[in-house]
Amino acid sequence: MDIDVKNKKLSAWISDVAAMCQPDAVYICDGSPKEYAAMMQKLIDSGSATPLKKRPNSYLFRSDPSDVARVEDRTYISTSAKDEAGPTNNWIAPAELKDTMKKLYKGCMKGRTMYVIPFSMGPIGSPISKIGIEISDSPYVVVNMHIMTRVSSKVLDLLGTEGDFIPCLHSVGAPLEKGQQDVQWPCAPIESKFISHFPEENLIWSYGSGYGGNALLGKKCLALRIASAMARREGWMAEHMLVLRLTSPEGRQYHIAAAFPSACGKTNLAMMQPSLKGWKCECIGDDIAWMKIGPDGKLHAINPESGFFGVAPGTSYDTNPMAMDTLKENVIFTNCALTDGGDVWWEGMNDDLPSHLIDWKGRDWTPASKTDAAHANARFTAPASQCPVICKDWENPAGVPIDIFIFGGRRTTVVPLVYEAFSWEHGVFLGATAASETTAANIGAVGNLRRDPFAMKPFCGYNMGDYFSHWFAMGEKLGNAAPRIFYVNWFRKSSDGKFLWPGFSDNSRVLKWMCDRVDGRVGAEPSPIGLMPKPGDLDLSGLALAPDNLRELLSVNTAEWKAEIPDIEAHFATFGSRLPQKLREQLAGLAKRLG
Ligand code: SAT
Ligand code: MN
Repeated sequence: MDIDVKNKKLSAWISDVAAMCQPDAVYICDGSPKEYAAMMQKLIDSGSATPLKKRPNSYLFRSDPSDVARVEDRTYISTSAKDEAGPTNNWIAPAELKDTMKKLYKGCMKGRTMYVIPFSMGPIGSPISKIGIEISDSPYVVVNMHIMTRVSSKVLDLLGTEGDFIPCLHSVGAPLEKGQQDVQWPCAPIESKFISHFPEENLIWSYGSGYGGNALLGKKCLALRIASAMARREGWMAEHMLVLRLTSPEGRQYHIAAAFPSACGKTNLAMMQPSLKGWKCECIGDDIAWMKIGPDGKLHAINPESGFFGVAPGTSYDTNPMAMDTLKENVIFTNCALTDGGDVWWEGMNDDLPSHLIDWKGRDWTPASKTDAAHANARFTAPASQCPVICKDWENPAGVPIDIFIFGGRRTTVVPLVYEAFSWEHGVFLGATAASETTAANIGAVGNLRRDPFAMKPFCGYNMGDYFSHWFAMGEKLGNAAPRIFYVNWFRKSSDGKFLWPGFSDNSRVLKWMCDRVDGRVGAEPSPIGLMPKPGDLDLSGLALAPDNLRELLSVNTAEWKAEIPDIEAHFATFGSRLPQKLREQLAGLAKRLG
């Protein structure tokens, strides 16, 4: 095949992959709007994309019903020694995994075009950015990568002849025989799906799925799993965190990075509009933060992505008006429902239930239908630049200085609305023991409680015991300049099953308390689990919250917390000798304080 790329490593890799996968054609992407339009036209012609009459340049896709979320059970961290992957990752030895996958890759692109997608995570040319090249046989991946990353021929220019990049190989795993009609959403059965990472050689191989983090390899695979392993080697941090700027009425800026598991409201918090008068919130990123210590000794964060791949159901003008305004045009929707007027719809979008829809499986739907019209993990892919509250510094290569870290998750019971860590080390303990009820973002049961340390359980590219040590090491380097650490739970319910806290824009009240703590304007009440707001310090002005609700939201039930201890012990035991001693000490401290 005659391919004109100057970079030697890339040229050799393209030839090798083409020889193995046997596509009908090879196409090098340039990232231009013209290319996007042409690709989308192909997807419309093939019946995969439905243009939306109500939203300019926006399209709806419906996936195969088996291919609707990340597949954690089929995701591998393949290091030479099993112990390097650690207990939170699936592991197969590199030689064996590559052998298995090469057999799958052989001829897998027959009847399809192989797209070579040069992309940058972070602004092109910035010292903190990383270059990846994704090879994929999915035009859906190409258009999504255009939005989620910076796809450009400038990336190839930057690479020159000798430059290095992270190779990301992807195939939907559905070769076409001569004359065989393609399906709307090609993919492979679950047992031949593999999302594989080789962190020792910065390499990603994905096979069999076309959905989200399984296929858009810049996101979880590169920017979290591979990047976390690089960050540990190089002394920085790659985290599953949103980043926002909060500005007080006096004009003081605070930068907050918050780690919550998938589908726990990161996008909503990142774009939140404070209900507190005079406070302003701007979005820097909604999913991933790369952080390095800057010349001022503080931790500086960038958002390596350039788009939002957000959960659609539940997004509305009430819950996230800024996201709704981001979605007016130039958006890819996946697994949402289609209205008769040519718009998308999802559960929780608005109060007027349409009388008729086409559901995410392409079937007629009416309010009498027993199933949801949109899939619970239906997504929008939208350019970050379209967000009305995108921060002017969101692409600043120097990043923004982080003042506050927040950890959290979905907990119906036990965990209070907010508390502060006693110290960095206690904060690392809070991150390491974070737990959340599972969501539809992964294929599997929903609503089960699982420990999801730092919201990184599915995304840490090495032994998580070592990841905990890396957090301690970063704290030592940061010293007094380290961000303050807090834990939140927006999701606590009363015994009659109702949310106790209104959430969304009222979360600004909790963030304000954190800012007050950072600047020493308010004190705090020590409790066995951390520092609690003092009565009256949480600004509840204008909020009709029953005093009983507030009491319950901030209550720490000693018996309930004591019951957490054996679970934390079991969780810690899985890390064996890799568990930092400091975490054992923190656990002993908690047990002692609980009495
Ligand atoms: O599918 S993604 O991994 O991109 C989304 C998520 O699970 O957070
Ligand atoms: Mn995420």
